[in-house]
Amino acid sequence: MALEALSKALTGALNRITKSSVVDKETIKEVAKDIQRALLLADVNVQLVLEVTKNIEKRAIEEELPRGISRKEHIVRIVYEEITKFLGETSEKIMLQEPGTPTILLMVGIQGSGKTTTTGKLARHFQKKGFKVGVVCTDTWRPGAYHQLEQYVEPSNIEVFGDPDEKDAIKLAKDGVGHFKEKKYDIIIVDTAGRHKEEKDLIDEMREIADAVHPHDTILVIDGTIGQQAKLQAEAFKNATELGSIIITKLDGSAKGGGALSAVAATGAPVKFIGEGERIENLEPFSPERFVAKLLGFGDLKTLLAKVKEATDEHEFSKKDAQKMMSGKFTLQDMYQQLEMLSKMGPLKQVFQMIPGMGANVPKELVESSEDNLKKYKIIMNSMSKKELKDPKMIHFSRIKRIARGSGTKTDEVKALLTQYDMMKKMMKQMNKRKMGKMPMGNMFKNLNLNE
Ligand SMILES: Nc1nc2c(ncn2[C@@H]2O[C@H](COP(=O)(O)OP(=O)(O)OP(=O)(O)O)[C@@H](O)[C@H]2O)c(=O)[nH]1
Ligand SMILES: [Mg+2]
Repeated sequence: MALEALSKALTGALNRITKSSVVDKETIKEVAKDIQRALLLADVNVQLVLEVTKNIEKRAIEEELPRGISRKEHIVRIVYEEITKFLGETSEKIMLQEPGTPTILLMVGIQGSGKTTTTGKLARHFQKKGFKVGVVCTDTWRPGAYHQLEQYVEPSNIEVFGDPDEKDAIKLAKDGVGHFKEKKYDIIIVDTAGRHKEEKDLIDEMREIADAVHPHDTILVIDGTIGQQAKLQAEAFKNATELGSIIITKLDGSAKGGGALSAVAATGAPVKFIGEGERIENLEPFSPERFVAKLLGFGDLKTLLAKVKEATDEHEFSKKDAQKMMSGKFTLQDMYQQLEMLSKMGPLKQVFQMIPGMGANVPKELVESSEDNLKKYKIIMNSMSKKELKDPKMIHFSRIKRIARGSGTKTDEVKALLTQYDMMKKMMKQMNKRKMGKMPMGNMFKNLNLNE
């Protein structure tokens, strides 16, 4: 596992909460201190550490506890969110060309960073996805470079192009790419020599080979054990290439890996994979969310996040609301709240259609008018008395006129609101008759994917 030491320290910090009988300000401050220490030990930039722990502390003290969530769960969630934030939040993939056009990937990086190993790992990764992948060795510098790559990928039956006797790296690169293009391979990965110790030399050579093979993506391999020093490489690289990916290696067992990851993320350069060991399978697509979840103990966190989501969903549409709505005993205010909530979930028409047994029964006027009218409803309802809001049946014509005048609307608009209320009430009663009322509304919504 990557960053084992950091993971242990972070889970240790969070366990402090389990052990304490009361979670008060003091405990939170202590937990924040523990986290601070853990991040500093992982070589995360001091400024960043202070910022993250300040946020955690502030949120843990000030934020309201969501319903059904314990104080500890709440704090774990905050830690998760704040650490994810400083690792870049989004996850990005290496872009492949359309089928039929081979994708050329160029691996660069300073000496010993893990280019050759990662070339093999990446080839294996894509091979497992069903692509035909070839690797090209252009390293004329390190003795035995070709054999190193060949031995590494041989068990996976990945073809290597190279020639230990050829001394021209540019020629090897061109020939290798040509060879695999001819064979109609999907992905061609070009490994390069790491003879440079400094960022500038590296960039110069990268340009030279890039000019020869026109890669679709240039991938910088950074050794994660250098900690926050990784920033310099990431920055130089980012300035030199418009597009480009980063892979950070050796995050297994490295105490400073957290520093490398966060420093690179801070430059805005996209980390697409991480290396977590010497074996060809030890490559993980990098997703900050999944990574931090693992760091904090994945199983627990997944359940927790689902629970938080459920609690918030329920908060918006409680069982009580649903029962009230279904029993037909709902007031104008209830209607307004329900419509407002439903409209937040997407176009009302679609929302209604997704409720089992409801779709075809929803009057067209109801769906179409609700969306535009929500704002107006609010204004009209502000001119009604509490009694009227509770029991709109008591609103007679003279009263309608007064409400319209008071709210600066037309009598027809007030009437439309009342008609809609009647329709909705009737509809709810009908649903209730069909025993739908037994099904809590909250549960119904849980199965809907409203983003589809
Ligand atoms: N533990 C661990 N070791 C790794 C990882 N990636 C690479 N290594 C090791 O790091 C060393 C250097 O890796 P290479 O792939 O040869 O590095 P390189 O960048 O090709 O080196 P040059 O071609 O000499 O510049 C090897 O011993 C690898 O086994 C990783 O993710 N974890
Ligand atoms: Mg190498």
